[in-house]
Amino acid sequence: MIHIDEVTLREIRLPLRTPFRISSGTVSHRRILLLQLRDRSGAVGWSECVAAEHPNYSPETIDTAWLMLRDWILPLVLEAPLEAPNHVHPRLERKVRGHPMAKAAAEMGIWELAARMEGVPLARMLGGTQDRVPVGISLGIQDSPEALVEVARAALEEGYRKIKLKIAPGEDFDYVSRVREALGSEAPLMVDANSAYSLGDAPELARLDELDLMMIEQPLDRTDLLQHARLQERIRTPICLDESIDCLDRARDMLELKSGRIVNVKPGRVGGFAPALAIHHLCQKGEIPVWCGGMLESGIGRAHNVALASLPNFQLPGDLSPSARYWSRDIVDPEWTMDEEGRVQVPLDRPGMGVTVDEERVEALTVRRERIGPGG
Ligand code: OSB
Ligand code: MG
Repeated sequence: MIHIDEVTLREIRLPLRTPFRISSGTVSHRRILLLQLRDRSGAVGWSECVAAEHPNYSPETIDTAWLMLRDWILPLVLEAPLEAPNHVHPRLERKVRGHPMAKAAAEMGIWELAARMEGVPLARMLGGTQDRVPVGISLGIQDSPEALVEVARAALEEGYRKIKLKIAPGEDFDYVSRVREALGSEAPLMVDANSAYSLGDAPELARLDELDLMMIEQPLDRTDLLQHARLQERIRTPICLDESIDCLDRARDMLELKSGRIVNVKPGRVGGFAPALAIHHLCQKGEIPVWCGGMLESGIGRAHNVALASLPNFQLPGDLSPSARYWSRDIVDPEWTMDEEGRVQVPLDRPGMGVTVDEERVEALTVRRERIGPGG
């Protein structure tokens, strides 16, 4: 039994080493919502909410997530003991519509806590089978094609197994074709549009077919599953959905409608580990490869992502870059690293998420805090 008796919400601010630009906006420092959950036995679990400051990727923001957690989600978690971590998701779904990122933060923290209480690594508790996971890098939109070629070349030399280039209308074919020319036909390239196009852009998107990309991620709006299916009929490059898949049912719809051929699974976007596992299993059955995306997480969110990415159908490299790619210093010990073959090691030698939170540093970075206990 899990009896959560206290949860501390914290906002920390962490500057990115380099600003990150996607089609809908730029982020230069992250406002990160962390959860520290305490069981009656004294055991503690940590998690991170992936919601960003601006509602340009998803409708949720760090501020909506804070409100939903405090007023609606955590009261449900505190209200009665839980038999197992996979009971959290259905309990939240019964009473709260939407807000998958806020729900995921609570849910994933309880999995982490449960793994620590049972003395098993989180990856094992989730059913992970891989002890190393190949890593990809996500490169923001650069000021010129030349600048993009330089960062992409450096990424390939560092050993990254997948190089994702962010694109937007007008900053697409010219940029990506220059990278393809410079890095050669073997370089594992893909693009991510973050919903910047419409079906009318199909002719421009079809031009990308000649660049032999592993996939194009989320070209159209998050709600356009049908239009993604129409687009997939007109382009050869596999479509991968990210923003569109915010719960298990949308993954089912995608498979049924053939809205794409690959899924980017971010547990923090789909409502937590239980729905992420269900999406993983569904895609495995449907022979749809999945990979683990990222949301510029701190080392806590990354720990949760790495644990999930150790499952067998995570066949493609995940956006699981090492700590040093994002931060001058991460908030966990040890920091996340990548080996020469472009892989991250799954921590299987420690219970829970496998890294220790640098609580002193978290304390120093905290700009806002709220303690939620039984009765509010
Ligand atoms: O679309 O995958 C995305 C970052 C913020 C918001 C959306 C996305 C991203 C990334 C970064 O691509 C991946 C990473 O964490 O390295
Ligand atoms: Mg994406």
